[in-house]
Amino acid sequence: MNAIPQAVTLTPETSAAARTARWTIAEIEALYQLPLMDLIYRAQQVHRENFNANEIQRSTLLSVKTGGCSEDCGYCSQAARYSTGTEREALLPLDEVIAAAQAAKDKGASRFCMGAAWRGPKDKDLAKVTEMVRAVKALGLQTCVTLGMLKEGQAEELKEAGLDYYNHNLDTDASFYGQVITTHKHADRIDTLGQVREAGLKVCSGGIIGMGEARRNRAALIAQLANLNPPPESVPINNLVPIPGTPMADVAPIDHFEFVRTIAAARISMPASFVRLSAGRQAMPEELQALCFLAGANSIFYGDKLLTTGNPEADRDEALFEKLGLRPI
Ligand code: SAM
Ligand code: DTB
Ligand code: SF4
Repeated sequence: MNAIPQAVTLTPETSAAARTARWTIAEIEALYQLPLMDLIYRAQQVHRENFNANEIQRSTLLSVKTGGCSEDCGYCSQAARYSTGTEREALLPLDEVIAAAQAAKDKGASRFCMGAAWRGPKDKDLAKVTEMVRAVKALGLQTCVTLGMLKEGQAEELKEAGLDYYNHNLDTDASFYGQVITTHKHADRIDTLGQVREAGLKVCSGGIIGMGEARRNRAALIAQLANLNPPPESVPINNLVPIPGTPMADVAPIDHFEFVRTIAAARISMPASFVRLSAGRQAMPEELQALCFLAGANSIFYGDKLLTTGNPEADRDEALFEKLGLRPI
């Protein structure tokens, strides 16, 4: 237990310096090995040094271009090569996007996140997405898009349109990555994140837990995210939503406490980042979600749909917030 790194015992005075320290995989693994009560206590301490522990950020997702994707991500309902029942659709018209964003705002979301099933955007597609970003921003919402890998100049165009966040997940550790995706590389993802940063956009990047990876892979993913300089402002931790027809349809679900440990490790190693309890919430009992908030998650996807799968109804989340005394921000 003495192997716990210095950065775990953050005080307000040391936290700025600690944030620039690199995390080793062994240090993150040592966090995972702590007794659960100690781990959650440390995560909650770090959380309270950096955030109001009763406040949760809410983002609503919309799939603006669904299905027919060229890539082979083994978890994804939108890859054209798997028979998942998700049909290819055209890019949504602007008025539908605006209506969905207005509805999300009326329900209390602070950020609107638009996803497209692309390897990356073509220039003519990007022009349509920048129109969407401008319109959503004009409603007074924070904006986020997730469009796949970017080419030079595209991040700048998005920034110019008023985009706040670009989501691009590392998904998993580099050494497990080849068992999940072969059509683009882990290094391509790091490259896109670099372009997003360079353009002055905020970075949203996290991964998926429960794809059959080992704890060491989970620790390596968290270390790599924490060692991005600076770390992502937003870190979505997705629990795999098993999709029939994909290679991951029958992967055994991850133990709940291992998922909570992952949230805590993200919180401790990325003290100033929003950690989002992301996909998989629909299958989680309220008590597990509360444990994730206690372990330092302070953001959720809000609204009854993620991209192609379900998410708890907004009213159910409102009721849960009420029970837990959580305030949306
Ligand atoms: N096509 C773009 C890309 O891959 O970056 C954007 C959309 S993609 C669906 C966004 C992210 O959603 C993926 O990187 C993955 O982390 C997450 N995701 C997709 N399907 C998932 C599933 N079945 N369970 C959990 N997370 C999933
Ligand atoms: C993220 O990390 N998770 C979101 C968002 N970023 C784009 C997507 C989750 C997708 C879950 C499966 C689906 O609905 O298709
Ligand atoms: Fe395509 Fe993105 Fe799904 Fe991969 S995760 S198959 S890139 S939509």
